[in-house]
Amino acid sequence: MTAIRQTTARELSHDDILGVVEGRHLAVHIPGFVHKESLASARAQLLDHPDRGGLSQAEEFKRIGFAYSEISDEASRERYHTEARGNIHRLRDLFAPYASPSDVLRLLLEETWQPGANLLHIDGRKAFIGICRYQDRDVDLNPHTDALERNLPPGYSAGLTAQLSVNIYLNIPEQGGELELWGTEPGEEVYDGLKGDRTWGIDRDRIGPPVEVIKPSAGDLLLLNPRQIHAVRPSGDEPRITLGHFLGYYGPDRPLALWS
Ligand SMILES: O=C(O)CCC(=O)C(=O)O
Ligand SMILES: [Fe+2]
Repeated sequence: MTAIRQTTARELSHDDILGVVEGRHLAVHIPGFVHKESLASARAQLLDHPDRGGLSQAEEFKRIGFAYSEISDEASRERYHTEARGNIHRLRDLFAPYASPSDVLRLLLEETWQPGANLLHIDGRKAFIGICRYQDRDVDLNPHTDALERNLPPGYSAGLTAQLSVNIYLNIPEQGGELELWGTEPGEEVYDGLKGDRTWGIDRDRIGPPVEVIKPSAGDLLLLNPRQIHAVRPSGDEPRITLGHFLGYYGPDRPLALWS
């Protein structure tokens, strides 16, 4: 199996991104993607932010913003798109006067990926990007996969060939909070079987050990393939805080589509 490719924002290449799609890299790691001053100022606000609310399907996961994966009916779909623009601004404001890391990521992908990168739009409506996720002490982000298709409008085909995920880490606990990667892509049917009766994720004892365990530092960026099984170990002390982004891939000569 492939290992983790470490690089810098300046050196990140089209081929690094393609390498994750094609399984040549398990992940791409950019240490120190966020400047220390920006990180410290955001962290001071985020640790006790009044806007952090429980994720619709799993209240133990807090977040600022509203995720596409929370769409379950027409009302939540409407809410997602109506709030998209305001939520982008809300996260941007949290980092002011520094550039928000999600904005920098959008520019970096535009500069790096040959055909560029745009916000995902569905039926002419734009997506939100840059969700801030909190994983509090002792909360286990069980092994799972992510797929845009689970939440699309009925009968709508986004036509993705692959999906990538970029996480930017804002706060990392001393104890725990490691990202675990299995490097296997089960596909929807097998995944549903592995899930069994659970509403979300796979019991750890139903799969073997991960092939790679990585503990990012605050300020780092990791690009991975979320259709492969992945998980995050519970934190033993402070909340683990990240900015989460998904990238839709349609082929090497097509722009990436971005959403959260
Ligand atoms: O927070 C992480 O390290 C991984 C989050 C995750 O589940 C994903 O990127 O799809
Ligand atoms: Fe995930």
